[in-house]
Amino acid sequence: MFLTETKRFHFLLLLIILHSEVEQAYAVWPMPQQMSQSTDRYPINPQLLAFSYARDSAAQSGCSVLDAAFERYFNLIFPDFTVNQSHSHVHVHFLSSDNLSVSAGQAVLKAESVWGALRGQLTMPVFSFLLYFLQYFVNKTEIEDFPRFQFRGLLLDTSRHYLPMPAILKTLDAMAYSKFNVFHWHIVDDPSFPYQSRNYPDLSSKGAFHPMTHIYTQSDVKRVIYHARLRGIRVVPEFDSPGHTQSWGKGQPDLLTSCYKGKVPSGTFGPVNPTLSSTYQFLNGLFKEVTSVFPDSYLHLGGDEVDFTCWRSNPNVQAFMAKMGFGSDYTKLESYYMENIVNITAALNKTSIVWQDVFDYRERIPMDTVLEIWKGVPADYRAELGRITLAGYRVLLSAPWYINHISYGQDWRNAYTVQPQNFSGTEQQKKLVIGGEVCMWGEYVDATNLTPRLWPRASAAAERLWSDEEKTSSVDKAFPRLEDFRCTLIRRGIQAEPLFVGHCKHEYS
Ligand code: CP6
Repeated sequence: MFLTETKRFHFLLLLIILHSEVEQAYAVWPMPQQMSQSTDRYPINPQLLAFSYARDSAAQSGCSVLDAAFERYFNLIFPDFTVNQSHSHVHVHFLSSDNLSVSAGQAVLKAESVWGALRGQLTMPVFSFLLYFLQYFVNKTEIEDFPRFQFRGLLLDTSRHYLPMPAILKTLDAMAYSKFNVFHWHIVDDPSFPYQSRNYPDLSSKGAFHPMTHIYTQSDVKRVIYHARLRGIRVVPEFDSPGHTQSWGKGQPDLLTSCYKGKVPSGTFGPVNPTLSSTYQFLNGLFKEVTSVFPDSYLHLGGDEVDFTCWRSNPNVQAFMAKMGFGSDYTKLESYYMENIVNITAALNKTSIVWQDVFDYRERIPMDTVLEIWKGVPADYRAELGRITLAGYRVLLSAPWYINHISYGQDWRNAYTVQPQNFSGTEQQKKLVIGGEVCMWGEYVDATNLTPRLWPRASAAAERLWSDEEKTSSVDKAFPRLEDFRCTLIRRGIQAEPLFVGHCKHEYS
C-alpha cells in the first residue's frame, strides 16, 4: 500500500481569494506541472463547502486516508473559520474514469490513487485573508499535476538530540504541505539509542539519553507511522552501522570492536565487530523486529564513515583479515560486513538503502540497493551520480541539501538551483535518480530550532523534487512565491523563518 505513488491528478476551478482591500492570490508551492487560470470567479461560502466522493469514484466514504484529509483541509483552507458546518455547494469529486467535468460551483479533483488525491487536495490554491469582509472567491483554474521524482525525502536525526513526539508529528504536517513523501528517520547513532526495541530493551534502557523520557516506545513509533501515512508519507528507518554505533555498545555487550593500545585493550570501542557470528545473529534479530515494526519496503542500513583505526588495532580482527585473505585492505572487511547485512535485509524481503561509501568500497551488493549520495558539495556530486548510475544502481541525492548547514543570506537559493539529473550520462542513467533527500543532522538542532531551520528552506528542495525543471528554472521568480508560501506555513502554525525583509499579509487581520 505504501508503494502506490502519486501518478497524476487534475484540479479544476479552485483559487480562492479574499475580495477586500488586500487581494492576495494563493501561491501554489511546489509549482504544479500544468496550471492555467482564468479571470472567471465564483464566490465561495466556507459554510457551504463540502467535500464529497464522486459516484463513480473508486475511493468512497470510509477510505480512512481521504476522510481524515477532508477534515484537515477545511481548516487549512479557511484557517479563520471556526464553524465547520458543511453543506453541499462545492464538491470535490474523485473519479476513477477519465472524463473530467467542471461547472460553476463545483470543483473536480481526479486522481489515479488515494495518494494522488491526497496531494492534489493540498494543491488547492486557496488563500484567504480575514480583513473587514468575509468574502472568498474562487478563480476558475485547471491544474494537472504529478511528481517529477518519486522519492522526496526528509531526514531527521533523533540521536544527537532527542526530538519529542510533537516535534516529529509537526514536521510531518509541514512535510505534507511541501509534498514530501518520505520521512527518513535517522533514529539512532553514536550519542544515543532512543528506539525502544521489543527484543533488545537494553539498547535504549542503557543507550538512550534517558531510559524513560528520551525514548520512542513501540506505540510512539506506531503513531509516527500512522500520522505519516494519513499524509501520504512513508517512514524509512535508518539503523546506521558498522560506524556511528557507540550507543549500541552500551546495551549489547561484545557487539563493538574492542580497540587495543599495543597488546592490551584500551577500554575504548570502535565500529561493530564484523568478525563474530554473534554480531550477525544480533543484527538478524534486530532487523527482523525493525522490518516488522516499520511496514515500508525500504530499510536504511547506513554504512557511512567507518574509521578503520580500531579494527586495525585489534589482534582478533587482524587474524580474521589474514584468514579471509583481505591482506591489510580494511575496505574489504567493511565490504564483507555490508554484504552480510544487506543480505539479511534481502532475506526479510526489504530493499536496502545505504550511503554512497558502500559503493566506494566496491561492494557486491544486490542491484536493487539504493545508494544515497551525501559527499561532493558543491560540485563533485555530479561525478558521483555519473559513476554510481553507470554501474546501474538507483541513487538518491542529498549532498546539496544538507540544510542543517546555515549561512548568512538566502541559502535556499542553493537548494533551489540543484539539478539532480545534470551530470554526464545516458538517459537511462538519469532515470536511475529516483529522487533526493533534505538532511537535518542533529548536532546543533533540537526541538527549539528545528522548525525555522527546516522551513521554508526545505521547501526549496521540495519544489526541485516535485516540479518541472523548465517551469522552475528561475530562482528570482520563485522568490515571491516562496515568500508567500512561508506565510501560508506561518498561518498553518509552522514557525518558518523569513527569507528576507518584509511581512506577511495576514498580519493585518
Ligand atoms: N551522521 C551520520 C552525520 C553525518 C553522516 N552520517 C554527516 C557527515 C557530514 C556532514 C553532515 C552529516 N552527522 N551518521 C554522513 C552521512 Cl557535513
